[in-house]
Amino acid sequence: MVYAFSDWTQKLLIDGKRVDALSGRTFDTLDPSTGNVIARIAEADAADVDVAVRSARAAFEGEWGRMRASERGLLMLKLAELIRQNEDELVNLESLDSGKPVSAIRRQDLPAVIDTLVYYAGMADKINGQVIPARQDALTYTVREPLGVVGAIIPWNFPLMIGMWKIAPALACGCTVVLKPAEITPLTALRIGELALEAGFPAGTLNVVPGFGKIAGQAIVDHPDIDKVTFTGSPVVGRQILQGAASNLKRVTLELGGKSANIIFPDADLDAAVKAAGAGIFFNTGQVCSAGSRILAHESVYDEVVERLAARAASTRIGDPRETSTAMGPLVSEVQMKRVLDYIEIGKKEGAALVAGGSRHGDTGYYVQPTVFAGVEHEMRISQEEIFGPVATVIRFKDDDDALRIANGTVYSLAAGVWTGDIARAHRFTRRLKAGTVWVNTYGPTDIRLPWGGARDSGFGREHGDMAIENFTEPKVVWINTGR
Ligand code: TXE
Repeated sequence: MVYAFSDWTQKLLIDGKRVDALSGRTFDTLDPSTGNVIARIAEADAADVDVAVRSARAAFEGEWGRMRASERGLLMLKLAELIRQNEDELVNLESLDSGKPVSAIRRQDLPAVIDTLVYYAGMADKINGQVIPARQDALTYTVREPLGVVGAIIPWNFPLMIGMWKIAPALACGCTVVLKPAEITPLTALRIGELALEAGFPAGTLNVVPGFGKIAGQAIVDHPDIDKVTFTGSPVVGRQILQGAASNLKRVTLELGGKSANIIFPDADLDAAVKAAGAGIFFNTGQVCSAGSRILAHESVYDEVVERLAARAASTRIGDPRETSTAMGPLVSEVQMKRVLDYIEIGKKEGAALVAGGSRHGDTGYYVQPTVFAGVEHEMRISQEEIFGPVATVIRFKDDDDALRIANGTVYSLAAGVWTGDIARAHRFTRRLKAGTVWVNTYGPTDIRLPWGGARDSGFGREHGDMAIENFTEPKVVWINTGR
């Protein structure tokens, strides 16, 4: 399938129609493996966002809002089926736009997208209130009502999957959505919007408005008729969103990344631990909010962990994301590549020892070699700041307390892993690690049934599972006087 031609124009998707931006402006989206232009995209600004919000409001108060919940669920199942039927196209589009290897998208992202839709489709007609008998002279109960219009602002590292993490529960709850994909990866969001129309979703239920964060994104945050913003991205923008959302006291959910610790004890299965530690940082070229970017190795196995990890880095198959044998593709953009290369220079200046990688890979596209730093001190910037690239920092620890001090010693609190054969230690660590998810003797799996999110600079609120229902509904108390 060939998409890489620059005269391919994609429009906004508003009110069930593919439309140009009101300003007529467009921007280009690039293939990160070559830097070539893939397509020209209509660029939404505040005026387009406003039209999309009006359409979403009309759908919420109209056909979508009046639809039976089970019918909403059926439409979501139909969308899941259409995604399955169009899998090849979606996999290729996602890979072309983001640089993710096709094999990973087919194995992980696409199945997760379908699983998410099916899970929440089944939940659509199971959003119940409670009868709470508060008084003898009244029938008192609660119902959960949809919040209204949701603004979903998503990043570029898992455009399809993170998009669906937000769209599916919002729709299941009966909300309508204005979705702003990241400006560097807008293609699959637009295609999902088209498939939703094909599935029979009423116009305005899911609007897709590609555009820049400071313009289209900010317009969503500032819009007085949006009830909720759900965001995944950087802490800097997360803070701006909170401030903007104060204007009409929008509800906000923020998922903002991390600097997660993956702790390896000498009594662990070292083969499994190092294999998972490598995957934990190199998967998706390190552009993962829960990447195990800090590998904490006990001093008695430190050298061995470093040596084995460096060997894994050197043998990682890096290359064209369209080749099915490729394990690691490019970074998503030139900006991100420069950011990662800058951090590698910072690591060298801070005195960490480069034991694998450390350079750009080739001179076409935005590739960076899988990189491992040893001799990393806890206080170094490369150990404290999110790099969001294939850069592992390996830190030595002495004992349990030392490991916990280091693991909990950043501004983030999203995920952590611990590798040990000692069940008591495993439980001690699951209690004391500050993280939204703690993995024991594994690293990285997520499941739509389990709450996902963090605290502090990793944001707040939880996505996934039935907790997501609270993100998109408002409880209402009904009090019926039954006294004489
Ligand atoms: O993120 P931004 P960037 C982290 C990661 C990465 C860094 C910078 O460390 O290196 O952030 O990435 C939209 N109002 N994560 O600059 O800007 C933007 O258009 C409203 C971690 O690309 O936060 C895009 O759709 N929206 C993370 C989305 O926010 C705004 C994933 C994310 O972009 C906006 C991505 C504004 N003022 C980056 N400004 C994770 N948690 O997985 C931007 N946006």
